Amino acid sequence: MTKALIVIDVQNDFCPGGALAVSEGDEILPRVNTLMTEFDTVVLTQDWHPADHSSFASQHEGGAPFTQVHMEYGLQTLWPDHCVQGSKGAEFHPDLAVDRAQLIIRKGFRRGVDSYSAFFENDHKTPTGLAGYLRDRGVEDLTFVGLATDFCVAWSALDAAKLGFRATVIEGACRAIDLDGSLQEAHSEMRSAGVKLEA
Ligand code: VGL
Ligand code: ZN
Repeated sequence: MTKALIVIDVQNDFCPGGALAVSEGDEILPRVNTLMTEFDTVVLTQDWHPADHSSFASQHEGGAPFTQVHMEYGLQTLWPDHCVQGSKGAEFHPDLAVDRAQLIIRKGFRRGVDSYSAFFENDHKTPTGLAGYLRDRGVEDLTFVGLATDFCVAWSALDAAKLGFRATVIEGACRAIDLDGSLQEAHSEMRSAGVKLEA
């Protein structure tokens, strides 16, 4: 058993009607659910912020969603309040076949640092523990699907490649936020890092 499916942030707040809705985010569900039956190892990630999380524009005086601020660890995009711990918006989409998953990695739970990647917080240093889990289980080959292509999916796939895993993103089972060219940038970064992009 050497491959795993990593399902990124298929949560209510990233689907239409949610606080940080990704256009057509819910359309990936049938494909994601089918893929989940094709992998022995399935991991979900869940964006999981305290109500006063520092990535929320509401926590910055005069801060507007979708602008950037300098944090100690680098540039950080400000977002509308989303995926607050225990809220409806933080729950997985009700149609996601969550029973297939063996591990749920929650991320972004520290007030002062965001966490897009399933492997490291946005300081690029603090591990989530996922790499150790996968290595302990002999997993070498990772396939990524979910939301959003240009943020949490891309950052996860890039870290996976850096950590020495084989990484594939199935774009048809992802949707993007596409903020100021972020999707194009994510594509070129993933290509140069050796992440395989499939339709
Ligand atoms: C995400 C922005 C903020 C994502 C999470 O899942 O791509 N994007 N938090
Ligand atoms: Zn978030």
